[in-house]
Amino acid sequence: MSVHPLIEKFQQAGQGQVFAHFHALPPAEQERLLAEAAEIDLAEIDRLTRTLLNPHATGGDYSQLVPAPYERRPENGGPAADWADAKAVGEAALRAGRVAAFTVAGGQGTRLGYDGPKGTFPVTPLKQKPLFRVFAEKILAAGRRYGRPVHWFIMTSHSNHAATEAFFQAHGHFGLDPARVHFFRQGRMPAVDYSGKIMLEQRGALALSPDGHGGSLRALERSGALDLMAREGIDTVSYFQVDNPLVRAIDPAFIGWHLRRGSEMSSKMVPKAYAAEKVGHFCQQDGRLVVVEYSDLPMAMQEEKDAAGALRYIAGSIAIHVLDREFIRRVARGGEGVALPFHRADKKIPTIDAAGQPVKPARANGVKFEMFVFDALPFARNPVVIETRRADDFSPVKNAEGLDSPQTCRDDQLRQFARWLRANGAAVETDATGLPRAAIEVSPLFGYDEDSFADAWARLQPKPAIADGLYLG
Ligand code: UD2
Repeated sequence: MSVHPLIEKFQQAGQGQVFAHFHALPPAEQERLLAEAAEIDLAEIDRLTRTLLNPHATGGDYSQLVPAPYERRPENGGPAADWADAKAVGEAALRAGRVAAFTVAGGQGTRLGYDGPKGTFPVTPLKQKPLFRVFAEKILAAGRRYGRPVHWFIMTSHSNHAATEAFFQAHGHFGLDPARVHFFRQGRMPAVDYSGKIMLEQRGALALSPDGHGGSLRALERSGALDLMAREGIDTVSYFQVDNPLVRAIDPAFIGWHLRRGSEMSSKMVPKAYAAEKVGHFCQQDGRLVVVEYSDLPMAMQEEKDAAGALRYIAGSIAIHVLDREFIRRVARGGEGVALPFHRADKKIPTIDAAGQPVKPARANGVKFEMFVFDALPFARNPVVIETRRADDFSPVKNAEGLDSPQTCRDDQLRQFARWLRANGAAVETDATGLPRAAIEVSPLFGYDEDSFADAWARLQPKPAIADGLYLG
């Protein structure tokens, strides 16, 4: 009996174990396994296992690393006139319909222990709106404010794509025009064991997982999203993560800084709250902007102080970027030394034993490969990093309890609503951290940032009393 050419290719690459149970599988499962195997770039896997699995590989060389410069906010000594101009430039781009929103929502959300696409997780204090609804309403409101509805691109993974689309369908796309909400799947990579062998999750299925948020650039290109943007006159993409409801999904000042500088990719930073905070660090290496993850930057460097006693590597990355459409295309297509590297993540990977029986490992038993979107920064022309206020842009839901949990996120939303109200003259009782005593909620459709809130509040007659249950919608 002749061997299927794909199986032969795997055998020649030393990956024949993928088909160890092939002949015992029903035809439909054989087909599926062959289809999954056809997705695999064996040369890429070989290269990754030789480099990333190499026990003699050394950590990064950080001897030439310096902190990256960034644009300070006006209240911290930054140039107020430039910030005002940036905002005007960003608003003009929004009025011209040049900007799309982009959410990466392909992650597995394991830390939160929530079953379902993370974007469906309820987050707001009173109405328990899910993350997707919060973003949808911000995007809808920004479209109304600038007179041009904003397209929204959402990257899913194979495992949550159908559930994500169904959720939007079931909720009428939260008032957005479905023709302007675009879903597409990210790519997948197989897991390998510590000897570099591609792992099976079942006898007829590879252990595949999403290729990281860096896979979003390839996926935007492959899915046709970039072509769609080009047809719609969109050249600027506002990128944010699905776990952060505080994000200024559409931020004119940020968009404006990016455009004024002729930047291909721009990022927001917050000053790190403490040395060991788990965020990436904006740095420069050989004159290029890079992000070095907290897990990679030696702790001694994370703790270094400058002459004034502030952290030297202060610029924390909160995963909010603006990208130029054609820059995305260039990185997605690769070539000319432009390629996102893969990173290794050691994981407990459900698999099967030699007899084909399921194994639930207690310890990490293999490696997943992921790309990170910030690795595109070194390839970008004129990248710019701007400072943002944490309280107005960043409060992710990552863990079930403690830091970055539903509780901390809820409190940060409440504090933001209280700040907006107070800034416009309302009497709001709070504790010393700014947390209001009353549970209140502001819909993004009422106000989604300080400007839109101030306008809506000024129009509101009569002004409501600030009391438990107040919802401004
Ligand atoms: C990320 C950053 C960290 C900091 C932090 C802020 C990395 C490696 N670290 O940490 O520096 O900025 O965010 O919150 O990025 N996703 C996909 N597909 C994937 C993997 C992830 O769409 O294959 C999405 C995921 O749905 C989420 C986002 O990417 O929206 C972040 O993923 P994460 O939770 O793995 O990132 P985290 O918390 O390790």
